[in-house]
Amino acid sequence: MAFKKDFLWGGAIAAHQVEGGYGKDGKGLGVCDVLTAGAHGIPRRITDGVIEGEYYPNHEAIRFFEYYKEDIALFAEMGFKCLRTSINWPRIFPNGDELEPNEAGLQFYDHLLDEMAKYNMEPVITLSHFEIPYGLYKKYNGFESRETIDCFVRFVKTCFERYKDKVTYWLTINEINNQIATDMDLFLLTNSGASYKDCTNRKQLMYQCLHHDFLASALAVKVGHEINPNFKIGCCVAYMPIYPATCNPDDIVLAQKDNQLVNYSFFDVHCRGTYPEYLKKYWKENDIEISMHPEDEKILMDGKVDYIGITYYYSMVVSATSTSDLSGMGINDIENPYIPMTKWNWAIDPKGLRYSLIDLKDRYELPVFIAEIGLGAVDTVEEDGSIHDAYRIDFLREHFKETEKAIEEGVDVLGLTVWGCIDPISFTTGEMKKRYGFIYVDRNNDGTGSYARSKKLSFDWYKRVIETNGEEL
Ligand code: BGP
Repeated sequence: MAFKKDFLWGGAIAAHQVEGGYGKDGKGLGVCDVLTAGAHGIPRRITDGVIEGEYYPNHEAIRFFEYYKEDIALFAEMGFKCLRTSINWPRIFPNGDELEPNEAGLQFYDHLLDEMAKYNMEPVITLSHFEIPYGLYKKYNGFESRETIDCFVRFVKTCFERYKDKVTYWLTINEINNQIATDMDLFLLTNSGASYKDCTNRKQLMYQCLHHDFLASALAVKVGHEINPNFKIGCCVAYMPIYPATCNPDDIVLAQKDNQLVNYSFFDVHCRGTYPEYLKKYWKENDIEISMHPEDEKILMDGKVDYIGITYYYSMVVSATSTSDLSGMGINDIENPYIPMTKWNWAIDPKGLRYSLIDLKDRYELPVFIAEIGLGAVDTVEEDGSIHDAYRIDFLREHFKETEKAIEEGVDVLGLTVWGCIDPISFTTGEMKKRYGFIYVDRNNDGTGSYARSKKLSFDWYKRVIETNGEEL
């Protein structure tokens, strides 16, 4: 059997996409609290504060703040070995720059973690999953400023000290590489809590923020290990393998270059503790000058991660003869004619997951945790209330099989958490109808609905997968 005995099967959610609990117990605003609802092709707007009359889907999300006991009981019924969620930073430091934490916010996570412990569910905790306090965005333009690093370190130290006996697995910054798509304002906001405002060299600003994100992540690793040497602290990169369109060497070198920029540079800094030469060269060619302090090199080197966290949704294809840019990353990407797409145009590529896992092992020789994998789809509730999401089962089955093959080739996969194990609010679109869960939440795009939970067909299937440790897929 490929999956090891203690393989961490589970699900993943993020505080801002499920909790709701807006303003409860002193919670401050996070950057996603000022995002309106969008749809496929309609971007979410970032408003200047919370404006009356606008609709903000994350304020209520799916009311996990109230329902968490019931939801965790359902996860336990599926046999989850672990649950990945995040700590909502402004629940603990409402504006981000306070010196003392909000006790009521800390207590919420005490209760949540205790509830998981009741079922022997290992928590996997993300420290920053698009929940940067809005106060830091306003005051410092987020991670453009080094002050935000200090605030982050204070936040993580508080969490590490408080939960040091309850949590072993941590992830620092979720999908830190989303912001590589510099023409999208959303990603700089959610990764770095910053705005491009009227900046003329967007890449310059993004890489400056990113440098501070890397420092924040490295400091978190260091501080965490000081507080509890048994902590396992990982990074989180959205791995999007990039294939050459043909065997034309021009396509091959383009794909190599784009892989460096979109994927490898992020893993390189997190895992090797230093900036790769190809990135420094890229900065020079693009008039990017990063302001660094003399101690920064050492901080990065001292804060290398214990394991690699990846999220995996799709692969991409690039062509040297194309001028298209489907991803908005400026990488000449085109559609892959060999694989199908989801309704939201995300390429469905299970083999790409195997490829990615083996590639990562070859580069870094570190354990990998698949922090997100999942299918966003429209689910139909039948008259009798049942939901036949066989397409989700097929999708996951194929990805699990490829994971198994990668393990057989020697990749140390610690576990995997299926994204949105209970239907969350979609991050990129703010919709509810883009559903991921094994558990359906009766809530519509506009927030109406009973919020009742019900099991989809995939619920029992995943339960069986976990029961048999992946033998029955
Ligand atoms: C990742 C995020 C998640 C999640 C997922 C699916 O980028 O880490 O927060 O939402 O993608 O994306 P979406 O919700 O836009 O379908």
